[in-house]
Amino acid sequence: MRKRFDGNLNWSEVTPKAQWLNRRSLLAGAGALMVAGGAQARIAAAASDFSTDAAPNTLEEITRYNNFYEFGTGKEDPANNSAGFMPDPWSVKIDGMVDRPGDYALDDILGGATLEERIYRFRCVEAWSMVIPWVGFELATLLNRVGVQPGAKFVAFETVVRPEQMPGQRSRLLDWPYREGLRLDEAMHPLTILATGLYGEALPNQNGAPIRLVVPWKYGFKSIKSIVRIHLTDTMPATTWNMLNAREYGFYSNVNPGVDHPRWSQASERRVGGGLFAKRVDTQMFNGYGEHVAALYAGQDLTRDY
Ligand SMILES: Nc1nc2c(c(=O)[nH]1)N[C@H]1C(S)=C(S)[C@@H](COP(=O)(O)O)O[C@H]1N2
Ligand SMILES: [Mo]
Repeated sequence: MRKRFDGNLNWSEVTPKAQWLNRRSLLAGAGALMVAGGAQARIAAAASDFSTDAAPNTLEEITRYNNFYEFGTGKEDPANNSAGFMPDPWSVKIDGMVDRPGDYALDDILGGATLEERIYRFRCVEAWSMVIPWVGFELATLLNRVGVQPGAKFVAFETVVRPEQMPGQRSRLLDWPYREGLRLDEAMHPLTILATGLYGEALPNQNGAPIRLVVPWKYGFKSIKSIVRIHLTDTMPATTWNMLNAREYGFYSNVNPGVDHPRWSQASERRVGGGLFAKRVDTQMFNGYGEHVAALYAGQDLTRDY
């Protein structure tokens, strides 16, 4: 069992910060992380080969600068308004074109998956970016276990609806539940993960506890939080931001500095934590993961399929 996120935790005592600084030290430190003791311990696997060696953002930055409209639209709202959210117990309905549909308890999902520590560069459409050391496993692992049927072409995701615990859902700001989707080949790609933790501990509520998607080559809004349903389908699913404004937000939403958002350039980004006067850096195509994912879009016009 992973420790519940506790805002008062002294994280340096739980997970030596140096262990997270880069992939090589993560690999070297994997054994040491296992001795945290008793029920609090969790197994630290090696970092993913896809991990960046860039230093991660601080826990403070990762947990106090969020987008999670279910808790409000301000960047600090999720941190301030999510303490009453209950991520435990949790189950995920997996249905549609799968061999073994059902309501799966989170513990059963995690029991069978290979958890792997990963450090991913993560970027948002608002033109800010962070490096977050996720704990997660490949979505493909789960999809293979439930058995995707031959005709399935897309995966649709939904966030939980709990207005009593999620104050943002008491207004009609978005058409709840928050929805996202991936094409099946995107969903099966090893860079697409379900994250259940960060910095070696359970996911904080504001980051999408207890389980959320991370798709590092796409804009941040694709990485849907607090998932309760995964639906396999043969038709392109409706997605929240596309439903709200189809001209501004397409289904694919690949990070693409060459395609501007109608209201702002997407050619550069500001790394959160770089300070007020930090230089903006050029955004890379597919957030720098092009060598791994560009082939998924061979023959597609990405200015049309944005
Ligand atoms: N359910 C849900 N998921 C969501 C959002 C949201 O408002 N609701 N915001 C998205 C956006 S716009 C971003 S940038 C990322 C932010 O993730 P983080 O706060 O963990 O960095 O979550 C995404 N997932
Ligand atoms: Mo975002």
